Amino acid sequence: MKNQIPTEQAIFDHQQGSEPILDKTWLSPTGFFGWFTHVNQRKIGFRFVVTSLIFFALGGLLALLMRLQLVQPENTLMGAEFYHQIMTMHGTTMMFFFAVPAMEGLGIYLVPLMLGTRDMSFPRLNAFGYYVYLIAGITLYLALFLGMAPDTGWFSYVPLAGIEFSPGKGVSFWTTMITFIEISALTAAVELIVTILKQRAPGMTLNRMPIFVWSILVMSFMIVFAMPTVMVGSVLLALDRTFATQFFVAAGGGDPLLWQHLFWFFGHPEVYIIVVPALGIVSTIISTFCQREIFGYTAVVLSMVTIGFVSFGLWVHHMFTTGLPHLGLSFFTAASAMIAIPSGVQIFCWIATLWGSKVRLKTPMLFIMGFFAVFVIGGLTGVMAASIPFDMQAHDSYFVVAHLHYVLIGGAVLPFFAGLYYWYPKMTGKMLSERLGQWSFWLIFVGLNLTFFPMHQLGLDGMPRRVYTYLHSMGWEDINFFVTCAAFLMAFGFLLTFINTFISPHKSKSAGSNPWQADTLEWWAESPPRNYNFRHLPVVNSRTPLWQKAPIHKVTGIRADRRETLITTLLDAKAQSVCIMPTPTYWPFVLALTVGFGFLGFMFKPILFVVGFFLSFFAILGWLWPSRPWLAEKPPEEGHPIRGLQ
Ligand code: HEM
Ligand SMILES: [Cu+2]
Repeated sequence: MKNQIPTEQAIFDHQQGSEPILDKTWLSPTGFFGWFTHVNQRKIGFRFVVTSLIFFALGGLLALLMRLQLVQPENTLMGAEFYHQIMTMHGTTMMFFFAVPAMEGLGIYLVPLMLGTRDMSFPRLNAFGYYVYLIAGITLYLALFLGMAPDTGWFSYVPLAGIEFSPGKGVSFWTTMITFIEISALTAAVELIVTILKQRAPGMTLNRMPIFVWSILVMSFMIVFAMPTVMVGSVLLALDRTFATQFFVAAGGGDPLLWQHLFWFFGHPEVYIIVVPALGIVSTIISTFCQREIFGYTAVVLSMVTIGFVSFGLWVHHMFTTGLPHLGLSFFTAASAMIAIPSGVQIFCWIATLWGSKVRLKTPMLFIMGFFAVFVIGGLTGVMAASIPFDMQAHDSYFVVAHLHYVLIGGAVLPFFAGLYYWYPKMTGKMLSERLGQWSFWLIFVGLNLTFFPMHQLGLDGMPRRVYTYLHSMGWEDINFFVTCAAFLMAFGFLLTFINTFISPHKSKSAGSNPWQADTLEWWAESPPRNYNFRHLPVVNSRTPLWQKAPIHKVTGIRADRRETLITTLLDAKAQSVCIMPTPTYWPFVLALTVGFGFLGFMFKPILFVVGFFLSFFAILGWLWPSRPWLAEKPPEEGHPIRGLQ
């Protein structure tokens, strides 16, 4: 076909190289205004990661403020109202604005690279998801600065969150922005699923897919099933508050427990939405630092899938003290204990991989070791709390605060930081300082145990959670003082990593494309990768493509003069067709603004929702406006542009 000619020249001529053409085709506009048009997966993924780290720092600062207030009994640093605002903002930030977007960001950045493809399946939707996330985060923090932040906790229980007890705007901000952030999570999940199922390099059958990609696939399906319930819940709550519907109001025939069901049907899987990708990171790093394939690939993958399923059957363990019938409760105890089985399978596979291998104890691996210790303690106190008689005592006490931080810091923060140290060279082309990294790890590890372990004791001594102060006579002051000091120690550890990411690009040597001698395809690309990821798309014939002796085969026939990538079949990853990717555009940003206007306007004047709706309609029109010259071209015959594998 005639329009194939430039490609053949571009792709086959290895002397001249196709880079200049590819560079031009995949160019992202520069400058301030160019920034708003980017759709490239690496750019968006990187933004997700950086933005989520900023929210982590903000959430951490709020935590330190809380700890300052609790450092001594009857402290007057702040009042109850402000404490409850920053407590709510801390929980909300860490769960919604740090942990989930951080994992999604890593997925968005890495999955296309690991699959050997050029971009995500819906790049514009990807950009839209990012702006929606950003708008939601900025709005909530603005509300905090204006003294209008929500103060009903990260699970916003009714009737406290109803209009009667929370007449201000705080909870409305919360319901609206939660809906917003879930939109963002859903867009990311949908793209990740389609990319993983349809854009794998030829030959990458499902059972050759890197374990990290599996973990992101499980996470994405969980998002698709879990997030809508909290969105429905928050919309119903917003309706209750704005239009006096009575979904959750007992006096009007509604049911406050319905809120708890809706929230926790999302809330429990949420924890695993964060933890499953972390498990993927753990498997990846262990395999690289032991220089061997993960033991029991199939078992590891199946246990992640099992965790995904089972985690939807546990939500009532958050509601043991609400007076539900006993038979039902025992079912949820059994299910909660059951989740230890697939988690245990993974731990045994990791031990088997580590067994007898020469482990290189670099910073990423240290964080993984930290994960083992901390996550196992969190898991054990989880099994304790899943037993009803124990939970009746420990419920709403600092024991639970200790437990949830062991799970979340062990299960998400430590693996995420391991991933940061591991993939930073890929993302920036520079290594992070190993010395600062090790200092950072030890401070965090020691700090977090000194902070959170004593909280178990505080809980057993009867200190309730979500209190802004306590009396002298309770005997809690020594532990609280100690915990606050330790929290600052841990915060200093995190600060060292932040400093490391800022100074290393200027100081350290260049990383090269594969500094850790890893096996997955992202290390085949340059560091940092070009906008098109790979000059040639790879063909895969094993689980560890970079550890094979034979050179990697390359796909030919993909045009360099427009944004093309290969689509493959769902199970066997056989080349199927070529997909043309969209170019940079402002519309996702505009649409995020109009949607934001509609949702925020609704809080002040419901009619503004309608205005936002119409504005969004025009933004969508602009987004979809056909400006693609190739649409006029004759479509290639079935499978034509793929000219076989070289
Ligand atoms: C940086 C170290 C951290 C410190 C010092 C810290 C400290 C605290 C404190 C003092 C509370 C309030 C307990 C209460 O009054 O009931 C709290 C609650 C909470 N934290 Fe953290 N935290 C940290 C990190 C994290 C992380 C990384 C996550 C999640 C990924 C997280 C998630 C939560 C949640 C969900 C709550 C419950 C909020 C609520 O009750 O509504 N925290 N934390
Ligand atoms: Cu749970």
